[in-house]
Amino acid sequence: MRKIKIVADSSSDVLGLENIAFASTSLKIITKDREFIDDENLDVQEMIDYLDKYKGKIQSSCPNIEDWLGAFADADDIICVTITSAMSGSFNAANAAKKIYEEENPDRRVFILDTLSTGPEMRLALDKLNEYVKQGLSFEEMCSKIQEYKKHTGLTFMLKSLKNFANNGRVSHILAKIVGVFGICIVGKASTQGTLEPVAKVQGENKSLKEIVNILIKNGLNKGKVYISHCRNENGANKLVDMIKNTFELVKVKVFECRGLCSFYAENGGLLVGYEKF
Ligand code: X90
Repeated sequence: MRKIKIVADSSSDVLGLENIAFASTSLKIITKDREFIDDENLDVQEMIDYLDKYKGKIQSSCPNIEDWLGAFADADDIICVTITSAMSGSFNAANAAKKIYEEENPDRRVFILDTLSTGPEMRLALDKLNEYVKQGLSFEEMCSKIQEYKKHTGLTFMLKSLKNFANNGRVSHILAKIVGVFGICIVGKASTQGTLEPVAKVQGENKSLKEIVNILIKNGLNKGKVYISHCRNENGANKLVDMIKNTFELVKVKVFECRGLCSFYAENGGLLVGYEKF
């Protein structure tokens, strides 16, 4: 029997999958004095408290080639899921690791899915892969089906601050300056190129939740799944759950907490919403 393994970087917020082999590679949040490794040992709340008070430069870094090789470890067939290659080096490092792994083990294979997204949209892909493994699909079938599935999922989000994005050169300072002032929230989505695409700037959380529901309607949510992850905003997440249930009767919604990487970029109050477009 060939050993199948699902591997993802830690931006998925997933620490384990049910009854199948899974490994996560960690992104890191780095200050001059401390390095936070986004794994199961990270105390996310302590990290956020520390970063809130920290005045200096804060950076993130993606898993390196060795991290990915360590996660592939002893498996024969590996399906690897990464954060958008448009905003992180994670996908490139995974690809370099794949080359080495396949060269050193000619009978083994690695497939890498660039989700062009992150957080709860990655979680949707991972849960789907979990189902495929349980159904006993072949490696080839899983690879083609997950690429097809990816065409039917999306990510939208609401952020109350873009400070960490701007400081890491991932959105413009001009945009970041508007968000946060007088309660302005940004609602956006992962673009088809895997970048942060602003959709609306709105005053206050309630309006931003309505805007998210509009995006879900426009983009084809109907009776599929919705995964919401939040950074210190259980209240907002629960309000959104109610609004979604009132708008789409058949949709199944689940709420999760962001872990390290997503908390750093989503910042206090941020909500990420992964959804199925059917
Ligand atoms: O490689 C690295 O250092 C990591 C860089 C990650 C940058 C993106 C993090 C996104 C976290 C925040 C809101 C969703 C934006 C979605 C854009 C596709 C989640």
